[in-house]
Amino acid sequence: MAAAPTSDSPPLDAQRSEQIETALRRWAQFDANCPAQLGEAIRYSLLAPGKRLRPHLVLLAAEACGGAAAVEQALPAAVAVEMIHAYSLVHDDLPAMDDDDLRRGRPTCHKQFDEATAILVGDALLTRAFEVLATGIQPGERAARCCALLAKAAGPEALVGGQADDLAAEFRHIGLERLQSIHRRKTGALFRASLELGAVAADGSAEQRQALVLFGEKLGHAFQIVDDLLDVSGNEANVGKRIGKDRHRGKVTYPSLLGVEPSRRRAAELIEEACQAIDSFGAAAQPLRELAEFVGRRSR
Ligand code: GRG
Repeated sequence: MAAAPTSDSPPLDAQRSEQIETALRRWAQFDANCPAQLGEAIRYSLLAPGKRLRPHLVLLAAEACGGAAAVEQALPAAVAVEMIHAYSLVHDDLPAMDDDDLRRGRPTCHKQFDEATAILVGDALLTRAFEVLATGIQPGERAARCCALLAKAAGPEALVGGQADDLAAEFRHIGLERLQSIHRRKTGALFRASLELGAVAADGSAEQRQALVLFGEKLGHAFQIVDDLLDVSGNEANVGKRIGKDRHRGKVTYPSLLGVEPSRRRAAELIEEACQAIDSFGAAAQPLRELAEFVGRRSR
């Protein structure tokens, strides 16, 4: 069941949320060759109550390009991107990385199970994501394009590289340009890919795809600034949810470089620019604009 909406909830269609949860549950079933405990740990991490921003972005981008009919076509891409996101969280929480005890309000995967299982859960989610795309997106040529673009976003030039540089930057001073480069790869690439996946799955035009990619880049950037601001404010909703016991150790953030108010202003500007990037879609992109505005004001 999708979580009941609260004033703090993203402006997401409940039926769409249910569609995403059902698809996630379906793709998180495995045959008897998957050890029972591994399957349980995969479902524990993937089906934990996250915001599902990325899968919603995939489906809203598809809808903006191809209407309601395109949403069903893009559903495997929504599942795949959430799998990559969940894998990255499981691995990021490991003692060798951020060493977190809690994630999404529950013990992290390695705390609930063990470290080896958490590593394997990440491996399984990463590979399953590409199985979902390769077998779920039609026709095959579109599936191949989706696989290629998600691989790029999740690989060493984006998510993995951003994470490596982020870890290397601990206890070091870095400037704004370096910080932005890290976040463009570590956080932004998956936002960008979500929008592009939706456009490709729906067979959107090159112009539609470019506009959505720009929206995704601006939104991903704003998301990261807001994430840093939430860490500074130590919002109650985040305590014991996202913030690791050691999350602040020697890390440069937007507010530490720019100050809190300038960071807030920059996030607001980016949300505005994101919305402008999709002007040409008119009313078809209104749900995307509303989601962008939520990202700008979110408190969890
Ligand atoms: C291990 C290759 C690898 C990468 C890890 C995702 C990540 C990279 C690190 C997580 C650290 C972190 C909290 C980064 C800030 C941005 C971020 C990804 C926040 C979590 O995303 P939400 O808020 O999470 O969408 P939910 O739980 O709602 O899905």
